[in-house]
Amino acid sequence: MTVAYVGLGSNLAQPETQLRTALIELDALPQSRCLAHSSLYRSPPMLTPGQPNNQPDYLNAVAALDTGLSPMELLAALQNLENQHHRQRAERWGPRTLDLDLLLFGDETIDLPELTVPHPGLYERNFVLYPLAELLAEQAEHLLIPGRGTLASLLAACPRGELEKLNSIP
Ligand code: A4P
Ligand code: MG
Repeated sequence: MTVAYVGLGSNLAQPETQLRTALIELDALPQSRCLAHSSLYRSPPMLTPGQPNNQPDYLNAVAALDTGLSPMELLAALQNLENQHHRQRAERWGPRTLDLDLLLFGDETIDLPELTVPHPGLYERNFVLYPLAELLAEQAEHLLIPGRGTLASLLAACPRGELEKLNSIP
């Protein structure tokens, strides 16, 4: 079994419901159990060149999953869940009902055409780093992100900006 961290994001069709449902669905994946999840966080859409503007705010969270699936099996399961949430991949970075990113898979580094772990956006995204740090609490000081130093050091270099932590969900 490996502990994997999954980033959840939604900015369409009742994002809070999308994320709450997805957390239950993650726990129900084969050979997998959701160990814990962060609070929900709200933030304006990350500004990326070419990104469609006028998108609604995002809700994000991070979940820790104890899993017996391989990284590729887990990626396929996450994409399957995204599809169940009727995600349309019409435009890159476009608004989405549910985005599930595989952030970390134990201490593995994976560099395949379909799968990069740690997730390439992990290092600089406040809506990933802050929920991950909440989930890991004091372990953040020691957790080494392969090739990038400790989570605490990444967090120290990443402004919180407009990221807003919502009340924790049961
Ligand atoms: N892929 C490779 N590595 C991974 C991984 N570690 N986890 C491949 C998941 N997928 C991975 O993803 C494109 C391809 O990435 C997949 O086929 C998979 O094989 P996608 O989900 O189809 O496309 P996308 O999500 O539109 O693109 P991308 O680059 O994943 O978008 P991002 O970077 O996830 O950004 N602003 C806020 N505030 N909060 C957000 O959550 N999210 C985005 C999406 C933009 N702005 C945001 C947020
Ligand atoms: Mg994605």
